[in-house]
Order: sequence, then structure tokens, then C-alpha cells
Amino acid sequence: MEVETIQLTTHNGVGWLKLNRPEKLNALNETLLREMKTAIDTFEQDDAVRVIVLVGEGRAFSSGQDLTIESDADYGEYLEDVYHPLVRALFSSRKPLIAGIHGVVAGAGLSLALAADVRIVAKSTKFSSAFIKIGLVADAGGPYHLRRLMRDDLALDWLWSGSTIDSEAARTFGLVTELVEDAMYTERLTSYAEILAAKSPVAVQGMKALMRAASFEDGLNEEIEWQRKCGDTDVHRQAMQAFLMK
Ligand code: LHQ
Repeated sequence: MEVETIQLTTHNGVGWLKLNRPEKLNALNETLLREMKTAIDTFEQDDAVRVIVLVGEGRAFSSGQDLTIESDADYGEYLEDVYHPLVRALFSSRKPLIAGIHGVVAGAGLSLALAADVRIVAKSTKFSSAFIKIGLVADAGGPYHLRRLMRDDLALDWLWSGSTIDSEAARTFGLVTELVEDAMYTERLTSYAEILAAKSPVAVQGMKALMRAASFEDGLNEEIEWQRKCGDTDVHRQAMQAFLMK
């Protein structure tokens, strides 16, 4: 696919989606948001991609919405038309979604990172809730994910303050899956993604689906199907055989 504001590569089962407007700290403009949405759909359909990783080129993951947006734009319409298709695609992806976060992550950039299943974070990263500083609410699914990941009162306190927090504070909040020394960040992110991509895709996707089950009973019903499918894979059969041959 022809792209202008992102970079796409596939290697060792990992689909890398790199935000690529480094001169603007990967600010999210309409082209980038639409390209991201198409890229997620493409990765979702591609059997060679078992794990999807979102990262940023340059010195940031993303500085959030590109603030050169026309000042008379209808933000509601913009969210509905441009952000929500992407946010839904991220939310409904069946494949593991990893955000690799370094530098700065702000505003709607933070919301996109929070939509990932796991966040691998370089230690020097700064997390900025930003929205309130320009008189806006948090959007792009951010509030939903903050509520899922952290305490309501701490989330509101942070969003109301508009403050920038360091990676240790973000970890305390529950926003960081793994914190990595800056020097090791790329290597660790790559190995995390590639190790996951080498595992049984049925079991990996099944785990994700089961973590999303709407209720206890739904979970029990869904695990019947998933475990049946997993039991019927070569990976499982070979592992059982290897165990019994010990
Ligand atoms: C940028 C941006 C940016 C454009 C840096 N846009 N150029 C909002 C509206 C509508 C509907 C949908 O939803 C939303 C939700 C949101 O996302 S609201 C939050 C938007 N983001 C922000 O308010 C953050 C704005 N950026 C910053 O506060 C700073 O740039 C941070 C703290 C991220 C980084 O600061 P520095 O490290 O000092 O870098 P810088 O400010 O010098 O930025 C480098 C360049 O990137 C610079 O351009 P220039 O041509 O002067 O070199 C900035 O203008 C540009 N840039 N963020 N969001």
C-alpha cells in the first residue's frame, strides 16, 4: 500500500507500523490517521503478520492531534469520521497489538498507545495528558482505556491537571507493561514482539479473545471453543508428544 505518513514493514511474523512525521513529533493529521486505519486492516488480513507493533520515528511516539487542524473544524465530526474508524480497528484487532513508546506521548497519541494490549516503554519517556491545557476533553478512546487500566480518581486527577508524568509514574498508574533502559529499548521491543510471533497464533489470539469475554459465563463458553481449536494444532500435539517422550 502507498503511504506518506507511516512506514510499514513485516519481519519474522511482526508487522511494524511506524508513525513517520518525525519533524512534527508524529503529530496525528488526517492522512496519518487514515493510513493507520488501512494499515491495521491490512495487517489484520495478512497471515504473515502474527503480531502488530505501533512505534514512532524520531524522538517521540506521538505528540497527539496535529494542532494545525483548521480552527473552525467540527471536532465531533472529525472524531467520528477520522479517529473512530481507527480506534475501532485497534480495539477489535484479533492479533496482539504492542505499543513501543519512547520520547513523548501526548493527547490522542496517548489514547492510541493505550488501545494496545501491552506497552513496552523506554525509561526516558514522558506521558502528557495535554488535552485540558488546550481546553479539550480526552478523546480517541483514551478515557475508556484509562478507566480500564487505572483508578478512576487518579485518571481524572491526571486528566484535569494536564500534567506530564515520567515513565515511573506511568508505571505506577498501570500504563506500562514493561519499562526498558533507553539503550535496550529497540532490542527488547523487537525480541518481545518476535518471541510472541513465534508462539501458537491460535493460543495467542485465543488468550486475547478470552480476556475480552463479556461475562463469566461467556468466558466459559468461549474457552470451550478456543481450547478445542488449540487442542487441534500441531504445536500442541508436538508439545504433548515431547513431554511424554521425556
Ligand atoms: C506539533 C505538535 C502537534 C503540530 C509538536 N501538532 N505540530 C484535538 C483536536 C481535535 C480533535 C481531535 O482530538 C484532539 C486531541 C488531542 O490530541 S489534544 C492534544 C494535542 N497535543 C498537544 O497539545 C501537544 C502539543 N505539543 C507539545 O506540547 C510539545 O510539542 C511536546 C511537549 C509534545 C514536545 O515539546 P518539545 O520537545 O519542546 O518539541 P517542540 O514543541 O519543539 O515540537 C517539535 C516540532 O513539532 C515543532 O515544530 P517546528 O516546525 O517548530 O520545529 C512543533 O510545532 C511540532 N509539533 N506537537 N500536536
